[in-house]
Amino acid sequence: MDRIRNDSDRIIRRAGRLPFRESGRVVSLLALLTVSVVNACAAGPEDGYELWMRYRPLADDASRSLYSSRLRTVTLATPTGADSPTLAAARQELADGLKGILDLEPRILLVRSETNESLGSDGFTISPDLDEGIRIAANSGTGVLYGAFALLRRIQTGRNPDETVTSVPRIQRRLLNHWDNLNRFVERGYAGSSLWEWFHLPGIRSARYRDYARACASIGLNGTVLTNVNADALILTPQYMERVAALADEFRPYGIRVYLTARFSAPIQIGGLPTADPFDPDVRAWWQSKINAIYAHVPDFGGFLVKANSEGQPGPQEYGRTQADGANMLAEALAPHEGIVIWRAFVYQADNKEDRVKQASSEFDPLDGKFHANVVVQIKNGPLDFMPREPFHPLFGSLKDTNLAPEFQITQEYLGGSVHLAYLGPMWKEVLEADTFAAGPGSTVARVADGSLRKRPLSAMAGVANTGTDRNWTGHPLAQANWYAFGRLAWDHTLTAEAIAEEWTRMTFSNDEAVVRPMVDLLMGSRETVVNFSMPLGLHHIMAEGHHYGPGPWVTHERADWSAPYYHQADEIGLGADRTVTGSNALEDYAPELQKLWGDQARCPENLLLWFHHVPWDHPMKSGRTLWDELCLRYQQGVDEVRAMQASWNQLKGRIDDRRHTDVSERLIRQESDAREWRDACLLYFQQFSRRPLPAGVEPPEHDLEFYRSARLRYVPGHPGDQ
Ligand code: GCW
Repeated sequence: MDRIRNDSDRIIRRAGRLPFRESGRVVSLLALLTVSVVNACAAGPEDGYELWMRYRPLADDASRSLYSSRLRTVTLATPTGADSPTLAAARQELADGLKGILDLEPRILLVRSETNESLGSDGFTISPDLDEGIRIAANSGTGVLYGAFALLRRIQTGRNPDETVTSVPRIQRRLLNHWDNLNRFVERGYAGSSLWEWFHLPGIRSARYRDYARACASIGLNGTVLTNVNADALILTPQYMERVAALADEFRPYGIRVYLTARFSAPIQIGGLPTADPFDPDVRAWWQSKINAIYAHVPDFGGFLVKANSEGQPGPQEYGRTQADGANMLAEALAPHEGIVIWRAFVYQADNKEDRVKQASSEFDPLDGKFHANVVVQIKNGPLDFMPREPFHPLFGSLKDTNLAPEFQITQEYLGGSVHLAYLGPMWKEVLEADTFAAGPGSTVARVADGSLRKRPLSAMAGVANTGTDRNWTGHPLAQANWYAFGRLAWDHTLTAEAIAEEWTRMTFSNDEAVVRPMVDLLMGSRETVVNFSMPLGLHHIMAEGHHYGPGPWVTHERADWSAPYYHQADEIGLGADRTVTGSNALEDYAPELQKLWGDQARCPENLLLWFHHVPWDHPMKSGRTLWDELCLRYQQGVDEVRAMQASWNQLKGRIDDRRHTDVSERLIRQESDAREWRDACLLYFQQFSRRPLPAGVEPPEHDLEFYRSARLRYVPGHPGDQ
């Protein structure tokens, strides 16, 4: 023992400062760990399956000794002290992780501890314990499990083992939404088929179920909606119920509860009733008995997610009832079982002449205060539809007496599928930190979401999953970072996007500073790069029709709200949608402070300019250039940035495993050519209106406009029309 201590002391002296990263990116001992991690990469196959839970050995003897000396015993403390499947999962993870990373087989003890109210049901404390051990204390097995993953993360990322860490999630329901159909097609999924093998269930259970649950639990997620919001009533039949129960059984030890989407017309489709009117007693009785049956199979069933009266989905409005009437009917049936209803606010109608980005506010604002306590209204981050950049959704500010959950899209429907590199941490933080001014300055979306702004009883956050059967789960190897970031932010929205990117990089690739720094920089800039080459300056919804991959500013559809000109409004005068008082006045849905700021063309942030204003082509921008020149140069900048990403990725060759390096390189090559296509197609299209030449510095387009307009992609992954 003493010898080990001496060894580690020596390292500290040699490094000349603290051996562990305290916060930020300070490193010293990590330099020593580097060699080992690189070696480990060379030793084993790296196909991305293990995600951020690779548990590769630290070959460096000294660092291993240092950690090992603190990990002779790991004590897991809960108020009951009793064993459970969840504690067994925590022990297994610790045993596997510590064996893998440190070649250590510590004693793992279960003990009783006092309840610590401040930790709630899921929080944990990791602290140094007597006798060279570490103690993980929580009020539940799940809290201990989260603590176990956190401990492993700290070791993987070189954190000080002697520091006491307490962590409590800020959001109660941290959910993935899978847009998975029962035939295993994943709507807007770019990483293969659905993970749920409905045909083989319940008897045959893929090993991936457990690994999926581990991955989710490792980042603090605690629920999964298994099915697409474009829902199939069949999932509610007995045949599927036992399959759902099998998945729930697989996930339960990891603290993951199962939720389903409910098709509002199910009483007609599978119940044989003539109506689905939420006020009809037979309909209410049908749902009650259906919900009772679900709980008989899945006692901890989370509840229903519902998309109603939107994009062809049935809903209460067909019977002259409101969205709240529909939600409350289900909520009443779920309440005895402590289930919840997550009711989506993504609504807009083809025949509604009102600006599409106003429609959800018009429909939901009058319903504020009318939803039951076990209903959460789930709101996309922006008022349109997961564009590369949108202002936050005004409902976050206007609904004051309703439980609200932000919905983010982890899958990259409008950001290049699994081809383009776009780390979405910065985008989600932008929204979470946006000030709604709803209860004065500082009323951020994050504070609305976690319920702290208005002391709401129920909080939730949802991410539309980017997972599939691809070996590496997410298609693009670096898109794993988005799954990771979503979970980490749902747990703690105060974490920075950069800190999360750094954690992920260290765990998923390497602690080598020559890898960490460039990779974090690459991730951090990547979303803005996609904005620049696709929809800069507040442009939106100018993507190709249907599959949404690539440019389509010319797209016109019989539905105006599915046509690009509805959004970009290009004409001889200028570009952009006027949403001020002189236009649709969608601005009025925001707080007066924001109306003033965003409504003033001179003060509106340029990254939202064309979202709110129709701006003359010669309008002087902050750079001193005209709008037209600025637009052209932004598109060019996007292309240049992809090239810079390629150059910096190439520098990593040899420092990380070849397989993942090559995979990302190939995708970057395609991204560069896609970026050029976006630039050329959009500029040629808009040039018809601006009638101005491309400014110096913009590469001339490779083809004419007709070439881009007539290009057709077939069988694009994730497109429901192509399945
Ligand atoms: O973004 C759009 C997608 C649809 C999706 C819909 C929604 C599941 O193009 O594929 O349907 O949003 O969020 O309901």
